[in-house]
Amino acid sequence: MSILSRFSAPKTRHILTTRPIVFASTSQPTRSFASVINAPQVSSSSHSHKVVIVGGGSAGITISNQLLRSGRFTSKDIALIDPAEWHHYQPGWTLVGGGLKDKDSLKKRLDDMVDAKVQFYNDQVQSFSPDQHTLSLRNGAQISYDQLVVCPGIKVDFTSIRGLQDAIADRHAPVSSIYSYDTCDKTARNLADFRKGKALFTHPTGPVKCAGAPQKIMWLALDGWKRAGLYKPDYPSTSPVHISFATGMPVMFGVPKYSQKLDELRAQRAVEGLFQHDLVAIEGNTAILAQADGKGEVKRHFELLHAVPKMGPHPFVKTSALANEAGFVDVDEGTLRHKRYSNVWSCGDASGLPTSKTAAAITAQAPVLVSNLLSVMQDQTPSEIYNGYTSCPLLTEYGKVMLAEFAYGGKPYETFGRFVDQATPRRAFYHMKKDFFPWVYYASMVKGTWAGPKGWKW
Ligand code: UQ1
Repeated sequence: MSILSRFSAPKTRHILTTRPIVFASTSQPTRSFASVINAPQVSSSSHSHKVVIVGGGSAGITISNQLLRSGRFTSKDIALIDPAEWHHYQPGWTLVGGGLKDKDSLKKRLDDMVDAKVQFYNDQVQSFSPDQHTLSLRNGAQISYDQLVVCPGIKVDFTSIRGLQDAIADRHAPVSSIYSYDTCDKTARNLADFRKGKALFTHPTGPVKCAGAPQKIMWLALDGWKRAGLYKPDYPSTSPVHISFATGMPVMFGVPKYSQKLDELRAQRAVEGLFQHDLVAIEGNTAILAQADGKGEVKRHFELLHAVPKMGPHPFVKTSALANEAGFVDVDEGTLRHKRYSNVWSCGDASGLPTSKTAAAITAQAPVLVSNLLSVMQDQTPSEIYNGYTSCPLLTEYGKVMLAEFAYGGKPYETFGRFVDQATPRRAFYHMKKDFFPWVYYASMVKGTWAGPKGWKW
């Protein structure tokens, strides 16, 4: 289906699915909106492994396979713990929201992704006892380890914005979010059905995974409405559609080089910027935004809302001895080793690493973590250093992506920077985002053979 026809389809067409939006408990890890299966009946028993990995997302699966490829482990030396039934390629949910992918094509059964040589505990961690080198599962089992890798991701909290959960669950409410499997396809329907009025896109204060996604979905929506003749950036006052971006941040993006370009695009495209405005509540068609520095709340009427919930560490991480003040795992920025527990490691969204939380970051973090962990197992000093590499392929319209890549301190660290200006949106980067990354992710990265910009390894 062409982009144009998708956005201008008559209201009476069949919508993609009539399945109601179902919310599971948000106290579950975000990947696990499904029920727990296969929890081994190991109550009050104890188990021991050389390496225990908490989390079966991008980081956990990649690390487990890189460890296996080192050839230093035999069957069941490595264990992986995760309560989820499905593993999702989450970077693809923006593409689902933009009508470019089917969400089911992005998921795989988690138990199919865990190698047969890895002991899989399809259960949730209850608590960590890092002084004893053990942890407990919800089913009561005790697991002990020589080395622990903590990468269970971040909790996307749909209850953090009053009224959001009900509005999203209401099939007729024009409120959606690409930040979960259950809701990302509602975004595609809402955008395609929209004809006129005020469209509001939000970005919360605080940590978020893929800090570019809240605006990527706005740029796709804008382009779709523009192609359908509903949005006229050159004549905003006569345009049936009006677009606002309300962000808790003072800027469009955390890295000045890309932020400047994105703000230029925002101004050119006549998108209203509401900076330091944090969505705190939804009442019917009214969004309530808290301004920074105690400047009070403002109310905004909308006919369409794309909301991004607040996110934070999972409670079992936050309340543990492993957490830093913010509740994320307190690891060294370079070695990814815990600052107080020398046999504990972390990377990805659950870690306190001061960089953006993306799957691309895992391509750089996993090899460093694995190499250092293997060194420590041989009584050597960790010598690999992570430079903070992360990336955000920013969709700026259908067919174009700005490939933001940067290291600690918001310093651009670009793979193709010698040849092209990566702040300029390009078609080649779009095909990387839409076609190449989803493919290389399942074909190589999670199998432990892809190191992002460093290419294929092992
Ligand atoms: C990447 O490796 C990757 O994982 C497969 C992504 O998908 C989430 C990315 O978005 C990016 C940017 C990378 C980095 C790789 C290159 C070649 C820039």
